[in-house]
Amino acid sequence: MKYYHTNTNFLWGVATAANQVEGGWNEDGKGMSIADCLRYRPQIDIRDYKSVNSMDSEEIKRALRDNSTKGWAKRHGVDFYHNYRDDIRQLAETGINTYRFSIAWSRIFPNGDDSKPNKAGLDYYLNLVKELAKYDIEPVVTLSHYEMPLNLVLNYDAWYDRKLISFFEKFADTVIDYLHEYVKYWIPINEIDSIIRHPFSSAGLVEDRFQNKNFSNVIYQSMHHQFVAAARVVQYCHNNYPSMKVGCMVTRTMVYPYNSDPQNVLQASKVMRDVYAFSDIQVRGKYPNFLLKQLEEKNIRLKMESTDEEDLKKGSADFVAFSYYSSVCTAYDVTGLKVTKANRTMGVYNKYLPESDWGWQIDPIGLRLSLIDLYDRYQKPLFIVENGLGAVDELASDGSVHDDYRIDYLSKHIKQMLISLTQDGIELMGYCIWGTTDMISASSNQISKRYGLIYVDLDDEGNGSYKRYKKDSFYWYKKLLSFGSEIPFSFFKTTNVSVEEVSLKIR
Ligand code: BGP
Repeated sequence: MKYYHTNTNFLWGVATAANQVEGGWNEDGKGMSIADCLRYRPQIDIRDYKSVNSMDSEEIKRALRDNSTKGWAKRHGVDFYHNYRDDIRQLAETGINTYRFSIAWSRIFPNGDDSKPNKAGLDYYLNLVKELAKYDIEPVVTLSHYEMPLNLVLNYDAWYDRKLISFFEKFADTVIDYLHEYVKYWIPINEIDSIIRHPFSSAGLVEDRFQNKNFSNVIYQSMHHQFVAAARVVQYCHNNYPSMKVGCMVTRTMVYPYNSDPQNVLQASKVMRDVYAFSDIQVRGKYPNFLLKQLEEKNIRLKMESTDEEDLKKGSADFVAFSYYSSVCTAYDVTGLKVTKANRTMGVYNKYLPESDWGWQIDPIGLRLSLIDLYDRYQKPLFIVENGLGAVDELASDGSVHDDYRIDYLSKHIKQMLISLTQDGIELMGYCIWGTTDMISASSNQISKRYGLIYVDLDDEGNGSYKRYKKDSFYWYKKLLSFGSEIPFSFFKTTNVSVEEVSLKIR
Protein backbone atom coordinates (compact mmCIF):
# COMPACT_ATOMS: atom_id res chain seq x y z
CA MET A 1 0.00 0.00 0.00
CA LYS A 2 1.47 3.39 -0.97
CA TYR A 3 1.13 6.45 1.23
CA TYR A 4 1.47 10.22 1.23
CA HIS A 5 3.32 11.50 4.27
CA THR A 6 3.04 14.75 6.16
CA ASN A 7 5.02 15.95 9.17
CA THR A 8 3.48 14.71 12.42
CA ASN A 9 2.88 18.36 13.43
CA PHE A 10 1.14 19.21 10.14
CA LEU A 11 -1.78 21.56 10.81
CA TRP A 12 -5.06 20.22 9.42
CA GLY A 13 -7.92 22.61 9.93
CA VAL A 14 -10.77 24.83 8.94
CA ALA A 15 -11.00 28.60 8.57
CA THR A 16 -13.53 31.39 9.05
CA ALA A 17 -13.80 35.14 9.47
CA ALA A 18 -15.65 36.95 12.29
CA ASN A 19 -17.81 39.13 10.02
CA GLN A 20 -18.98 36.09 8.05
CA VAL A 21 -20.01 33.89 11.01
CA GLU A 22 -20.39 35.72 14.32
CA GLY A 23 -23.49 37.92 14.09
CA GLY A 24 -24.16 39.64 17.44
CA TRP A 25 -23.29 42.84 15.53
CA ASN A 26 -24.27 45.26 18.34
CA GLU A 27 -24.00 43.06 21.43
CA ASP A 28 -21.81 43.37 24.53
CA GLY A 29 -20.40 46.73 23.57
CA LYS A 30 -19.46 45.90 19.97
CA GLY A 31 -19.35 48.95 17.71
CA MET A 32 -20.64 49.11 14.15
CA SER A 33 -18.17 47.77 11.58
CA ILE A 34 -17.93 48.28 7.83
CA ALA A 35 -19.21 44.70 7.39
CA ASP A 36 -22.48 45.78 9.06
CA CYS A 37 -23.03 48.08 6.04
CA LEU A 38 -22.92 45.22 3.53
CA ARG A 39 -26.11 43.59 2.29
CA TYR A 40 -27.10 41.04 -0.32
CA ARG A 41 -28.38 42.99 -3.34
CA PRO A 42 -30.15 40.40 -5.53
CA GLN A 43 -30.74 42.98 -8.25
CA ILE A 44 -26.98 43.15 -8.90
CA ASP A 45 -25.54 40.45 -11.19
CA ILE A 46 -23.14 38.52 -8.95
CA ARG A 47 -20.84 38.01 -11.96
CA ASP A 48 -20.25 41.77 -11.96
CA TYR A 49 -17.87 41.72 -9.02
CA LYS A 50 -17.15 45.48 -9.23
CA SER A 51 -20.83 46.38 -8.66
CA VAL A 52 -21.26 43.68 -6.06
CA ASN A 53 -18.34 45.19 -4.11
CA SER A 54 -19.12 48.85 -4.74
CA MET A 55 -19.88 51.06 -1.76
CA ASP A 56 -20.97 54.69 -1.51
CA SER A 57 -22.01 57.14 1.19
CA GLU A 58 -25.71 56.65 0.38
CA GLU A 59 -25.40 52.96 1.19
CA ILE A 60 -23.64 53.75 4.49
CA LYS A 61 -26.40 56.24 5.44
CA ARG A 62 -28.93 53.52 4.67
CA ALA A 63 -27.06 51.11 7.00
CA LEU A 64 -26.90 53.74 9.75
CA ARG A 65 -30.65 54.42 9.48
CA ASP A 66 -31.59 50.72 9.78
CA ASN A 67 -31.02 49.12 13.19
CA SER A 68 -32.30 45.69 12.19
CA THR A 69 -30.47 42.61 10.88
CA LYS A 70 -33.01 41.96 8.08
CA GLY A 71 -31.09 41.89 4.81
CA TRP A 72 -27.81 42.82 6.55
CA ALA A 73 -26.46 39.28 6.45
CA LYS A 74 -23.19 40.01 8.27
CA ARG A 75 -25.11 41.48 11.21
CA HIS A 76 -26.59 38.05 11.97
CA GLY A 77 -23.97 35.80 10.31
CA VAL A 78 -24.70 32.21 11.39
CA ASP A 79 -24.86 33.34 15.03
CA PHE A 80 -21.49 31.81 15.85
CA TYR A 81 -21.23 34.45 18.61
CA HIS A 82 -23.74 32.43 20.64
CA ASN A 83 -23.07 28.96 19.16
CA TYR A 84 -19.26 28.84 19.17
CA ARG A 85 -18.96 26.18 21.88
CA ASP A 86 -21.26 23.78 20.08
CA ASP A 87 -19.80 24.51 16.63
CA ILE A 88 -16.26 23.90 17.93
CA ARG A 89 -17.36 20.68 19.68
CA GLN A 90 -18.81 19.40 16.39
CA LEU A 91 -15.82 20.47 14.31
CA ALA A 92 -13.43 18.87 16.78
CA GLU A 93 -15.09 15.53 15.93
CA THR A 94 -13.45 15.70 12.49
CA GLY A 95 -10.03 15.47 14.14
CA ILE A 96 -8.82 18.94 13.07
CA ASN A 97 -5.83 20.25 15.03
CA THR A 98 -6.05 23.86 13.89
CA TYR A 99 -8.76 26.49 13.56
CA ARG A 100 -8.28 29.83 11.78
CA PHE A 101 -10.58 32.62 12.84
CA SER A 102 -10.49 36.41 12.92
CA ILE A 103 -11.06 39.06 15.54
CA ALA A 104 -13.75 41.71 15.01
CA TRP A 105 -11.79 44.93 15.60
CA SER A 106 -15.03 46.73 16.56
CA ARG A 107 -15.69 44.14 19.28
CA ILE A 108 -12.42 45.19 20.97
CA PHE A 109 -12.31 48.93 20.16
CA PRO A 110 -15.92 49.81 19.18
CA ASN A 111 -14.91 53.11 17.58
CA GLY A 112 -11.34 52.19 16.75
CA ASP A 113 -9.98 55.30 18.55
CA ASP A 114 -11.24 54.38 22.01
CA SER A 115 -8.75 54.84 24.85
CA LYS A 116 -9.71 51.60 26.57
CA PRO A 117 -10.60 48.22 25.03
CA ASN A 118 -14.05 46.60 25.45
CA LYS A 119 -13.43 43.85 28.04
CA ALA A 120 -16.51 41.85 27.03
CA GLY A 121 -15.05 41.56 23.53
CA LEU A 122 -11.65 40.45 24.79
CA ASP A 123 -13.25 37.88 27.09
CA TYR A 124 -15.33 36.45 24.24
CA TYR A 125 -12.18 35.65 22.25
CA LEU A 126 -10.40 34.39 25.40
CA ASN A 127 -13.28 31.96 25.95
CA LEU A 128 -13.10 30.98 22.28
CA VAL A 129 -9.39 30.06 22.45
CA LYS A 130 -9.93 28.28 25.78
CA GLU A 131 -12.65 26.23 24.06
CA LEU A 132 -10.21 25.30 21.28
CA ALA A 133 -7.58 24.37 23.86
CA LYS A 134 -10.03 21.82 25.35
CA TYR A 135 -9.72 19.88 22.07
CA ASP A 136 -6.00 20.59 21.52
CA ILE A 137 -6.86 22.70 18.51
CA GLU A 138 -4.19 25.27 17.62
CA PRO A 139 -5.68 28.71 16.89
CA VAL A 140 -4.49 30.74 13.90
CA VAL A 141 -5.72 34.29 14.42
CA THR A 142 -6.29 36.92 11.74
CA LEU A 143 -6.46 40.43 13.17
CA SER A 144 -8.07 42.18 10.19
CA HIS A 145 -10.34 40.14 7.92
CA TYR A 146 -12.50 42.48 5.89
CA GLU A 147 -13.80 44.56 8.74
CA MET A 148 -12.89 47.59 10.81
CA PRO A 149 -14.83 50.05 13.04
CA LEU A 150 -17.11 52.19 10.85
CA ASN A 151 -16.21 55.22 12.98
CA LEU A 152 -12.72 55.14 11.42
CA VAL A 153 -14.38 55.59 8.01
CA LEU A 154 -16.81 58.31 9.12
CA ASN A 155 -14.49 60.40 11.35
CA TYR A 156 -11.11 59.63 9.82
CA ASP A 157 -10.11 58.79 6.22
CA ALA A 158 -10.04 55.06 6.96
CA TRP A 159 -6.68 53.47 6.06
CA TYR A 160 -5.75 56.52 3.98
CA ASP A 161 -5.24 58.23 7.34
CA ARG A 162 -1.80 57.47 8.82
CA LYS A 163 -3.43 57.43 12.30
CA LEU A 164 -4.84 54.03 11.37
CA ILE A 165 -1.37 52.55 11.84
CA SER A 166 -1.31 53.37 15.56
CA PHE A 167 -5.01 52.54 16.03
CA PHE A 168 -4.34 49.10 14.45
CA GLU A 169 -1.18 48.60 16.50
CA LYS A 170 -3.06 49.34 19.72
CA PHE A 171 -5.80 46.89 18.70
CA ALA A 172 -3.29 44.20 17.70
CA ASP A 173 -1.03 44.57 20.75
CA THR A 174 -4.05 44.51 23.10
CA VAL A 175 -5.39 41.29 21.58
CA ILE A 176 -1.94 39.63 21.38
CA ASP A 177 -1.24 40.41 25.06
CA TYR A 178 -4.69 39.15 26.10
CA LEU A 179 -4.48 35.86 24.14
CA HIS A 180 -0.72 35.22 24.17
CA GLU A 181 -0.96 32.10 26.36
CA TYR A 182 -3.15 30.38 23.79
CA VAL A 183 -2.18 31.78 20.37
CA LYS A 184 1.13 31.21 18.62
CA TYR A 185 0.18 31.89 14.98
CA TRP A 186 -0.96 35.34 13.83
CA ILE A 187 -1.92 36.91 10.50
CA PRO A 188 -2.20 40.73 10.72
CA ILE A 189 -4.18 41.38 7.50
CA ASN A 190 -6.19 38.95 5.36
CA GLU A 191 -5.48 38.97 1.60
CA ILE A 192 -3.65 42.30 1.87
CA ASP A 193 -3.48 42.47 -1.96
CA SER A 194 -7.26 42.73 -2.19
CA ILE A 195 -7.12 46.48 -1.37
CA ILE A 196 -6.62 47.05 -5.10
CA ARG A 197 -9.72 45.01 -6.08
CA HIS A 198 -12.17 45.93 -3.31
CA PRO A 199 -10.91 48.91 -1.28
CA PHE A 200 -14.00 49.22 0.94
CA SER A 201 -14.03 45.76 2.56
CA SER A 202 -10.23 45.72 2.75
CA ALA A 203 -9.52 49.26 3.98
CA GLY A 204 -12.82 51.13 4.50
CA LEU A 205 -12.21 53.32 1.45
CA VAL A 206 -15.31 54.89 -0.13
CA GLU A 207 -14.49 56.70 -3.38
CA ASP A 208 -17.09 59.47 -3.02
CA ARG A 209 -15.46 60.49 0.29
CA PHE A 210 -12.26 61.42 -1.62
CA GLN A 211 -13.81 63.77 -4.20
CA ASN A 212 -10.73 65.96 -4.63
CA LYS A 213 -8.19 63.16 -4.65
CA ASN A 214 -6.96 60.62 -7.19
CA PHE A 215 -8.62 57.49 -5.76
CA SER A 216 -5.82 55.23 -7.05
CA ASN A 217 -3.40 57.34 -5.03
CA VAL A 218 -5.67 56.97 -1.98
CA ILE A 219 -5.65 53.19 -2.39
CA TYR A 220 -1.85 52.86 -2.71
CA GLN A 221 -1.21 55.25 0.21
CA SER A 222 -3.61 53.15 2.34
CA MET A 223 -1.80 50.03 1.18
CA HIS A 224 1.46 51.51 2.47
CA HIS A 225 -0.11 52.23 5.87
CA GLN A 226 -1.31 48.60 6.06
CA PHE A 227 2.20 47.32 5.25
CA VAL A 228 3.75 49.46 8.01
CA ALA A 229 1.05 48.40 10.49
CA ALA A 230 1.50 44.70 9.66
CA ALA A 231 5.30 45.00 9.94
CA ARG A 232 4.94 46.55 13.40
CA VAL A 233 2.76 43.64 14.51
CA VAL A 234 5.52 41.23 13.43
CA GLN A 235 8.04 43.23 15.46
CA TYR A 236 5.74 43.39 18.49
CA CYS A 237 5.38 39.61 18.53
CA HIS A 238 9.08 38.96 17.96
CA ASN A 239 10.13 41.44 20.65
CA ASN A 240 7.61 40.36 23.27
CA TYR A 241 6.74 36.72 22.48
CA PRO A 242 9.69 35.15 20.59
CA SER A 243 7.93 31.79 20.07
CA MET A 244 5.11 33.44 18.12
CA LYS A 245 4.97 33.18 14.33
CA VAL A 246 3.46 35.92 12.18
CA GLY A 247 2.53 35.35 8.56
CA CYS A 248 1.64 37.51 5.62
CA MET A 249 -1.52 36.46 3.74
CA VAL A 250 -2.23 36.92 0.04
CA THR A 251 -4.95 35.89 -2.43
CA ARG A 252 -3.56 33.27 -4.74
CA THR A 253 -5.43 33.05 -8.01
CA MET A 254 -3.24 31.21 -10.51
CA VAL A 255 -3.07 33.20 -13.76
CA TYR A 256 -2.08 31.42 -16.97
CA PRO A 257 -1.35 32.92 -20.38
CA TYR A 258 -4.32 32.29 -22.71
CA ASN A 259 -1.91 30.59 -25.16
CA SER A 260 1.82 30.45 -25.94
CA ASP A 261 1.82 33.78 -27.75
CA PRO A 262 4.76 35.53 -25.99
CA GLN A 263 2.59 38.65 -25.62
CA ASN A 264 0.15 36.60 -23.55
CA VAL A 265 2.95 34.96 -21.56
CA LEU A 266 4.29 38.42 -20.74
CA GLN A 267 0.79 39.60 -19.77
CA ALA A 268 0.39 36.64 -17.36
CA SER A 269 3.78 37.37 -15.81
CA LYS A 270 2.78 41.02 -15.28
CA VAL A 271 -0.53 40.07 -13.62
CA MET A 272 1.21 37.57 -11.31
CA ARG A 273 3.87 40.12 -10.39
CA ASP A 274 1.18 42.60 -9.32
CA VAL A 275 0.10 40.16 -6.62
CA TYR A 276 3.63 39.00 -5.79
CA ALA A 277 4.48 42.62 -4.90
CA PHE A 278 2.38 42.27 -1.74
CA SER A 279 4.17 39.19 -0.40
CA ASP A 280 7.54 40.53 -1.70
CA ILE A 281 7.16 43.59 0.55
CA GLN A 282 6.08 41.56 3.59
CA VAL A 283 8.72 38.82 3.18
CA ARG A 284 11.66 40.75 1.76
CA GLY A 285 10.89 43.88 3.78
CA LYS A 286 11.08 46.39 0.92
CA TYR A 287 9.19 47.60 -2.11
CA PRO A 288 10.18 45.75 -5.32
CA ASN A 289 11.53 48.03 -8.04
CA PHE A 290 8.84 46.96 -10.50
CA LEU A 291 6.12 48.30 -8.19
CA LEU A 292 8.04 51.55 -7.57
CA LYS A 293 8.31 51.92 -11.37
CA GLN A 294 4.57 51.34 -11.78
CA LEU A 295 3.76 53.95 -9.11
CA GLU A 296 6.11 56.40 -10.81
CA GLU A 297 4.37 55.81 -14.15
CA LYS A 298 1.00 56.40 -12.46
CA ASN A 299 2.47 59.54 -10.91
CA ILE A 300 1.68 58.16 -7.45
CA ARG A 301 4.02 59.38 -4.71
CA LEU A 302 3.68 57.46 -1.45
CA LYS A 303 4.10 59.58 1.66
CA MET A 304 6.54 57.69 3.88
CA GLU A 305 8.04 58.55 7.25
CA SER A 306 11.75 58.07 7.90
CA THR A 307 11.14 54.96 10.04
CA ASP A 308 8.94 53.17 7.48
CA GLU A 309 11.71 51.46 5.54
CA GLU A 310 13.30 50.22 8.77
CA ASP A 311 9.91 48.98 10.00
CA LEU A 312 9.31 47.01 6.80
CA LYS A 313 12.79 45.49 6.98
CA LYS A 314 12.41 44.47 10.64
CA GLY A 315 8.82 43.31 10.03
CA SER A 316 9.57 40.43 7.65
CA ALA A 317 6.95 37.69 7.90
CA ASP A 318 7.81 34.26 9.34
CA PHE A 319 5.56 32.35 6.93
CA VAL A 320 3.59 32.92 3.74
CA ALA A 321 -0.10 32.13 4.07
CA PHE A 322 -2.47 32.20 1.14
CA SER A 323 -5.97 31.46 -0.03
CA TYR A 324 -6.45 29.33 -3.13
CA TYR A 325 -9.80 28.69 -4.87
CA SER A 326 -9.35 28.89 -8.61
CA SER A 327 -7.37 30.02 -11.64
CA VAL A 328 -7.95 32.16 -14.70
CA CYS A 329 -6.25 32.90 -18.00
CA THR A 330 -5.19 36.32 -19.24
CA ALA A 331 -4.31 37.71 -22.64
CA TYR A 332 -2.66 40.77 -24.08
CA ASP A 333 -5.87 41.52 -26.01
CA VAL A 334 -9.07 40.01 -24.58
CA THR A 335 -11.35 41.21 -27.37
CA GLY A 336 -13.77 38.41 -28.24
CA LEU A 337 -12.49 36.11 -25.51
CA LYS A 338 -14.93 34.62 -22.98
CA VAL A 339 -14.38 36.21 -19.56
CA THR A 340 -14.71 34.31 -16.33
CA LYS A 341 -14.86 35.07 -12.65
CA ALA A 342 -12.47 34.14 -9.87
CA ASN A 343 -11.98 35.23 -6.27
CA ARG A 344 -13.16 38.83 -6.69
CA THR A 345 -11.34 39.22 -9.92
CA MET A 346 -12.04 38.57 -13.60
CA GLY A 347 -10.03 36.73 -16.21
CA VAL A 348 -10.26 34.86 -19.49
CA TYR A 349 -12.07 31.52 -19.54
CA ASN A 350 -9.88 28.39 -19.58
CA LYS A 351 -11.44 25.72 -21.80
CA TYR A 352 -9.57 22.95 -19.95
CA LEU A 353 -11.26 23.61 -16.62
CA PRO A 354 -14.79 23.17 -15.17
CA GLU A 355 -16.37 26.00 -13.18
CA SER A 356 -18.25 26.20 -9.89
CA ASP A 357 -21.83 27.38 -9.36
CA TRP A 358 -20.41 30.91 -9.05
CA GLY A 359 -18.29 30.64 -12.18
CA TRP A 360 -14.93 30.12 -10.41
CA GLN A 361 -12.78 27.76 -12.51
CA ILE A 362 -11.67 24.68 -10.61
CA ASP A 363 -7.96 23.85 -10.95
CA PRO A 364 -6.36 21.51 -8.39
CA ILE A 365 -3.01 21.50 -10.24
CA GLY A 366 -2.98 25.30 -9.91
CA LEU A 367 -2.63 24.75 -6.16
CA ARG A 368 0.50 22.65 -6.68
CA LEU A 369 1.92 25.26 -9.06
CA SER A 370 1.22 27.94 -6.42
CA LEU A 371 3.11 25.97 -3.76
CA ILE A 372 6.11 25.55 -6.08
CA ASP A 373 6.11 29.21 -7.15
CA LEU A 374 5.74 30.68 -3.69
CA TYR A 375 8.32 28.39 -2.09
CA ASP A 376 10.87 28.95 -4.89
CA ARG A 377 10.32 32.71 -4.54
CA TYR A 378 10.59 33.00 -0.74
CA GLN A 379 12.03 29.77 0.80
CA LYS A 380 9.76 30.44 3.75
CA PRO A 381 7.25 27.99 5.25
CA LEU A 382 3.93 28.15 3.40
CA PHE A 383 0.43 27.77 4.87
CA ILE A 384 -2.74 27.12 2.82
CA VAL A 385 -5.18 28.97 5.09
CA GLU A 386 -8.17 28.87 2.71
CA ASN A 387 -9.29 26.40 0.08
CA GLY A 388 -12.86 25.35 -0.61
CA LEU A 389 -15.86 25.22 -2.94
CA GLY A 390 -18.74 27.69 -2.78
CA ALA A 391 -21.78 25.76 -3.99
CA VAL A 392 -25.55 25.38 -3.71
CA ASP A 393 -26.29 22.53 -1.27
CA GLU A 394 -29.59 20.79 -0.68
CA LEU A 395 -30.74 19.71 2.75
CA ALA A 396 -32.50 16.35 2.37
CA SER A 397 -35.59 15.53 4.45
CA ASP A 398 -33.52 13.18 6.62
CA GLY A 399 -31.16 16.02 7.48
CA SER A 400 -28.32 14.79 5.25
CA VAL A 401 -26.46 16.91 2.67
CA HIS A 402 -24.84 14.94 -0.16
CA ASP A 403 -22.11 17.36 -1.24
CA ASP A 404 -20.04 14.95 -3.36
CA TYR A 405 -18.95 17.82 -5.59
CA ARG A 406 -17.33 19.47 -2.55
CA ILE A 407 -15.63 16.21 -1.54
CA ASP A 408 -14.35 15.86 -5.10
CA TYR A 409 -13.03 19.45 -5.07
CA LEU A 410 -11.30 19.04 -1.70
CA SER A 411 -9.99 15.58 -2.54
CA LYS A 412 -8.36 16.75 -5.76
CA HIS A 413 -6.80 19.83 -4.15
CA ILE A 414 -5.52 18.00 -1.09
CA LYS A 415 -4.07 15.28 -3.34
CA GLN A 416 -2.12 17.89 -5.33
CA MET A 417 -0.90 19.40 -2.07
CA LEU A 418 0.30 16.00 -0.81
CA ILE A 419 2.03 15.27 -4.14
CA SER A 420 3.77 18.62 -3.83
CA LEU A 421 4.81 17.82 -0.26
CA THR A 422 6.21 14.51 -1.48
CA GLN A 423 7.94 15.62 -4.69
CA ASP A 424 8.54 19.39 -4.77
CA GLY A 425 10.68 19.91 -1.67
CA ILE A 426 8.42 22.61 -0.25
CA GLU A 427 7.91 23.51 3.43
CA LEU A 428 4.22 23.52 4.28
CA MET A 429 2.85 24.22 7.76
CA GLY A 430 -0.73 23.21 7.13
CA TYR A 431 -3.98 23.25 5.22
CA CYS A 432 -7.32 24.80 6.19
CA ILE A 433 -10.61 24.21 4.44
CA TRP A 434 -12.45 27.51 4.02
CA GLY A 435 -15.69 26.95 5.87
CA THR A 436 -16.45 25.40 9.17
CA THR A 437 -20.18 25.79 9.19
CA ASP A 438 -21.69 27.55 6.18
CA MET A 439 -21.19 31.30 6.43
CA ILE A 440 -22.08 34.57 4.73
CA SER A 441 -20.11 34.94 1.50
CA ALA A 442 -17.55 37.77 1.58
CA SER A 443 -18.20 38.87 -2.02
CA SER A 444 -21.95 38.33 -2.47
CA ASN A 445 -23.21 38.52 1.16
CA GLN A 446 -25.22 35.34 0.55
CA ILE A 447 -25.48 32.25 2.77
CA SER A 448 -26.60 30.21 -0.25
CA LYS A 449 -23.00 30.24 -1.53
CA ARG A 450 -22.11 27.49 0.93
CA TYR A 451 -18.56 26.35 1.85
CA GLY A 452 -19.01 24.66 5.20
CA LEU A 453 -18.62 21.04 6.34
CA ILE A 454 -21.73 21.75 8.41
CA TYR A 455 -24.94 23.03 6.79
CA VAL A 456 -26.77 25.91 8.50
CA ASP A 457 -30.53 26.22 8.01
CA LEU A 458 -30.70 29.83 6.84
CA ASP A 459 -31.60 31.59 3.56
CA ASP A 460 -30.37 34.73 1.84
CA GLU A 461 -33.18 36.77 3.38
CA GLY A 462 -32.13 35.72 6.87
CA ASN A 463 -34.96 33.24 7.43
CA GLY A 464 -34.22 29.88 9.09
CA SER A 465 -33.70 28.00 12.35
CA TYR A 466 -29.88 28.32 12.27
CA LYS A 467 -29.88 24.55 12.98
CA ARG A 468 -26.67 22.75 12.02
CA TYR A 469 -26.47 19.56 9.88
CA LYS A 470 -23.26 17.64 9.15
CA LYS A 471 -22.64 17.25 5.40
CA ASP A 472 -21.06 14.20 3.73
CA SER A 473 -17.89 16.31 3.39
CA PHE A 474 -17.73 16.47 7.20
CA TYR A 475 -17.42 12.67 7.41
CA TRP A 476 -15.05 12.59 4.45
CA TYR A 477 -12.65 15.05 6.14
CA LYS A 478 -12.96 13.05 9.38
CA LYS A 479 -11.93 9.91 7.50
CA LEU A 480 -8.95 11.70 5.89
CA LEU A 481 -7.74 13.03 9.24
CA SER A 482 -8.09 9.61 10.86
CA PHE A 483 -5.03 8.50 8.88
CA GLY A 484 -2.77 10.95 10.71
CA SER A 485 0.51 11.62 8.89
CA GLU A 486 0.35 8.51 6.66
CA ILE A 487 -2.47 8.79 4.12
CA PRO A 488 -3.04 5.91 1.67
CA PHE A 489 -3.04 6.81 -2.05
CA SER A 490 -6.26 4.79 -2.37
CA PHE A 491 -8.16 7.30 -0.25
CA PHE A 492 -8.11 9.74 -3.17
CA LYS A 493 -8.99 7.17 -5.80
CA THR A 494 -12.62 7.97 -6.40
CA THR A 495 -15.50 9.99 -5.13
CA ASN A 496 -19.06 9.27 -6.18
CA VAL A 497 -19.62 12.39 -8.32
CA SER A 498 -16.97 14.68 -9.85
CA VAL A 499 -17.28 18.49 -10.05
CA GLU A 500 -17.38 18.13 -13.84
CA GLU A 501 -20.76 16.41 -13.50
CA VAL A 502 -22.29 19.09 -11.30
CA SER A 503 -24.75 21.14 -13.40
CA LEU A 504 -25.12 24.87 -12.86
CA LYS A 505 -27.83 25.29 -10.20
CA ILE A 506 -27.88 29.02 -9.48
CA ARG A 507 -30.33 31.51 -10.92
C1 BGP B 1 -11.50 34.85 0.41
C2 BGP B 1 -11.79 35.54 1.73
C3 BGP B 1 -12.77 34.86 2.58
C4 BGP B 1 -13.83 34.10 1.83
C5 BGP B 1 -13.41 33.49 0.53
C6 BGP B 1 -14.50 32.99 -0.35
O1 BGP B 1 -11.04 35.72 -0.47
O2 BGP B 1 -10.61 35.70 2.47
O3 BGP B 1 -13.25 35.80 3.50
O4 BGP B 1 -15.02 34.63 1.89
O5 BGP B 1 -12.61 34.32 -0.21
O6 BGP B 1 -15.06 34.03 -1.05
P1 BGP B 1 -16.61 34.32 -1.08
O7 BGP B 1 -17.10 34.26 0.31
O8 BGP B 1 -16.69 35.65 -1.70
O9 BGP B 1 -17.19 33.24 -1.91
